[in-house]
Amino acid sequence: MDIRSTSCCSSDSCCESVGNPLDNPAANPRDIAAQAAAQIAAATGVAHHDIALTLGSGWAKAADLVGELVAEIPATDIIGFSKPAVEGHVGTIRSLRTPNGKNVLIIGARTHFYEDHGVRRVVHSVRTAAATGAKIMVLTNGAGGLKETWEPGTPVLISDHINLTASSPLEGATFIDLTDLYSARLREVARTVKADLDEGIYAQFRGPHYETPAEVQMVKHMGGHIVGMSTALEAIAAREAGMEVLGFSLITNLAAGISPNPLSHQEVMESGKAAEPVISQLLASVVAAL
Ligand code: 8IG
Repeated sequence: MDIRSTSCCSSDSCCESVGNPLDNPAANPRDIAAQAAAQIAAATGVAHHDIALTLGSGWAKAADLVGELVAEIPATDIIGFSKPAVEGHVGTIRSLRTPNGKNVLIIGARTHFYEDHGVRRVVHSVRTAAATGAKIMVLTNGAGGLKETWEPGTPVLISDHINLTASSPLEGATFIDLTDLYSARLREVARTVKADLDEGIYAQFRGPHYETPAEVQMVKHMGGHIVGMSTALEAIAAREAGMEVLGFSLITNLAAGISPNPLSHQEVMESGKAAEPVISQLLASVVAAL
């Protein structure tokens, strides 16, 4: 039997040298997600998760109040997960237990579409979350905002998306309805925690460059309000897997050309940092209410 289809290992050079099983076109990504879920169950001692939460940029510490840490493992110990794009930053997978007894899978390792590892790797964490039993997928990201009233550091709900990647995680003639992809029910639950949470339509670009001002105007004319480089493809995979999706963007900067100032990575980092206590409390309260 081909070792790539059965196991990964904990040294980070190993996954690289044997390749990622998702890259084998003959492999079924759902089978690999099922293996990953079994490995997570074995490594955490938690057989079943109820909710999964992907931490995007700016949200790294936002899950710390969600519950008590049960276990934490490097994502690269789990089959199908990719080495992090940023060297020296190992993404982790955590299992937390909320005060009301729910098991929450925290995915701190996101593979972006712009890394060019293919869309299967981009959505593997979502498929794995579904295979652990999670029925609700909470996707978070850092993003640019088109509404001038959104100060950097404002968290907003994602109400819908425009997928500008020209890709899909669905393979073959798989027709999936995306009406209400970002669950209206879950957005209402979020608003029971913070009534004035604004919402917007998220446009996923490939990146990794930021948009030109003309591209931001294009999104505005299309009806979009948020620009980013993740989430839409993951949300589609979550829906395919039968999960309910809740999406949050942390607006860390105004999109290019909306503000007269150029985008500054420094500013993005600073506004993300400043928002940490607010979004941590928000996320913990929302997850408790789910
Ligand atoms: I943070 O302005 C963050 N991520 N595409 N555009 C895109 N992604 C982003 C942006 C932005 N800010």
